[in-house]
Amino acid sequence: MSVVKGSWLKDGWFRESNPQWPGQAWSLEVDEVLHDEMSDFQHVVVFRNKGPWGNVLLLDGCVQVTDKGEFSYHEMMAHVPLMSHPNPQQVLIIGGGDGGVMREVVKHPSVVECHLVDIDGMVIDVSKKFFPDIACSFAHPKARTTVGDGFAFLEGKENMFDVIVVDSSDPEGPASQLFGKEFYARLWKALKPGGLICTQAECLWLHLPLIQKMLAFVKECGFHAVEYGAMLIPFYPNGTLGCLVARKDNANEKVSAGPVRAVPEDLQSTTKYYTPETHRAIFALPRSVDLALYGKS
Ligand code: SPD
Repeated sequence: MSVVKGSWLKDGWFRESNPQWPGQAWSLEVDEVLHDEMSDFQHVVVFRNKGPWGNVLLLDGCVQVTDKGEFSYHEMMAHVPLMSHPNPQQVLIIGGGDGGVMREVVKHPSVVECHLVDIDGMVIDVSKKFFPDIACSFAHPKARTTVGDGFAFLEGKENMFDVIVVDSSDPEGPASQLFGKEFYARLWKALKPGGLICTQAECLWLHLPLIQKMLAFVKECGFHAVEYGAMLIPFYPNGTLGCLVARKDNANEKVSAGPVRAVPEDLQSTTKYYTPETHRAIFALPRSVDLALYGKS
């Protein structure tokens, strides 16, 4: 859904109403509009909140990130898969143009290169300008940034990456292809043996049928140990967002079992959300969700 420039602001408030979560909306009071422009792909807005959330990034009217609490999403999307690999060296991020996942990935001593491919250069530019603590790693020696289509980027790529993180926006809009089976088939090919993915997989309260469908086609693409984790992210609808993790092989090594090696001390001393305990905890799901996703009763 594309939102017309300016129309998102009413009486000094932003209201996140969207057909993807009908009948509900989080509202934020706007202190100052910092950016409001259509890119080639979407409506890009940054405003400062009058309350505690700091600067807020909207894409097509949906909250992508707020200064307050951003670590909750970025740490978990990066460290859960990286700490589930014995020696991650080559990492790819698809989406994630705000740089938050990249900031976390480059902290890992084993990582040699962290590639980021985001379709929208405007997202990268406004993030550098208005979210300097999030977009702080684009100049890191391990960082390799490409502005381009992540789906097309994967074409013909085989056995290249140890970990791929898909930090996408929602399925309605420029990220729609990133929720399809053909995309996951490309992810599978692009992984090295022993590799794994961690992808943005929406909210268990709102999108259970979508999550069920994704788990099914991810398995059909050849992935093993396919699991869904639910993270506490205060600024997304219902305060919960999920990740889908899966391995190219190693069917018996579940990501939900926790980190496969000791968390490097330099990393653990910087995190505010990730610990071995929170890593395991996100996979402990409500009984009804376990039943819907895995048939467990
Ligand atoms: N409902 C919005 C989900 C967006 C998830 N990705 C946002 C990008 C943060 N780096």
